[in-house]
Amino acid sequence: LKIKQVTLHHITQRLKSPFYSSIGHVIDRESILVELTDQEGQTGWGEVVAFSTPWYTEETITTAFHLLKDLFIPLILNQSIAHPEELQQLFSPYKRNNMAKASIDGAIWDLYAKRQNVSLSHALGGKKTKIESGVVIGMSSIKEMSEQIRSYVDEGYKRFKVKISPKQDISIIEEIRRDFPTLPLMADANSSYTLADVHRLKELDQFNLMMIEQPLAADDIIDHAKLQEAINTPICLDESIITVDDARKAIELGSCQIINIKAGRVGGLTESKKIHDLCFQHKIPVWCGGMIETGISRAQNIALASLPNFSIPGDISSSSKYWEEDVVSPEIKAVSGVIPVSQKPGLGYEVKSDIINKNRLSKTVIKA
Ligand code: OSB
Ligand code: MG
Repeated sequence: LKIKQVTLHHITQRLKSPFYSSIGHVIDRESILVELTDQEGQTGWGEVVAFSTPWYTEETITTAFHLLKDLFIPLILNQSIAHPEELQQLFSPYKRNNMAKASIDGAIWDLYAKRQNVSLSHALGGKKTKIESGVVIGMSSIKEMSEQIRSYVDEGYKRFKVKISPKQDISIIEEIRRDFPTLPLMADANSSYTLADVHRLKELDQFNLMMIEQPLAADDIIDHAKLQEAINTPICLDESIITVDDARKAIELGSCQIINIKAGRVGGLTESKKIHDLCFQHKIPVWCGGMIETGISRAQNIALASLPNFSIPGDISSSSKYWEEDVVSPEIKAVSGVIPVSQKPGLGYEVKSDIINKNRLSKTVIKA
């Protein structure tokens, strides 16, 4: 396929309720939706999942816009691309900026699957026809968090994640365990601890957590290996895993027992698949992370999570958890904690231009 036109839709949407973690919060979610058009007028969609400020990774919506417009889009326009995996070679002169790269990677995979007349799930090698859905409880008072968990339990969600930090950890987990002794529960620390906190983290062992996600620094795998030696709760890495090589090293060192894969963080679906395959070989289960994203990225996540080693329910919840109106149709909805994997060509969802127009900040069209 040959890309003849790229449209960058810069939008912003107010979340239904603000999202809090130990390192940042989101009230208004800015996104760039990337629409690629090929020589036959077929379109593919991707999404930049970077945030407005660099609180989760170093990228922002503004840096991604610059890299897309000035470097990555000129690289792909008019290029003959036989398979999405070729993008890695095309992007190789430019370091990192994975969320910007992943937006194009996702759109090319969508386009490629449509051209092959297969679902994105099928194109990636996915076999599952439905995936299990987990949910994240934002930081708040213990009472509010417990109430939220109660209602998500009633909706049927299969895995529950709470955000923790040294300021709010043992107390909250203890309280939740009192109310929900057998809940499939995990905690995400977003790098809020250091090795000096090992005793505190060891105390969490008594609560039978499925895992603790990214307790230590985003750029570390050495201290995580030391911590994993000292605690029984399995460590899951999120921020620390940027490439398949990071995953190999972390597995070799014993820095984690589980990996969270986010296509945005690792530069796209091709790299996500490589990490998935490596983890499969090493019996390291993976799950699909979330970025408070629109239905475009959610649809991509569903397809990715249909691969066999995504054996733990991920952060793929109903669109209605965050959005009044999502940008795709049909609505993405977990029913009894399960989301069907679309078998339609490509992402398998229609993008709603009226919702994009309503939330639009700008539109940039770049032609070959
Ligand atoms: O650390 O997994 C994280 C959201 C934004 C940035 C980082 C993280 C998260 C989440 C997932 O926890 C939230 C979601 O999309 O449901
Ligand atoms: Mg995380």
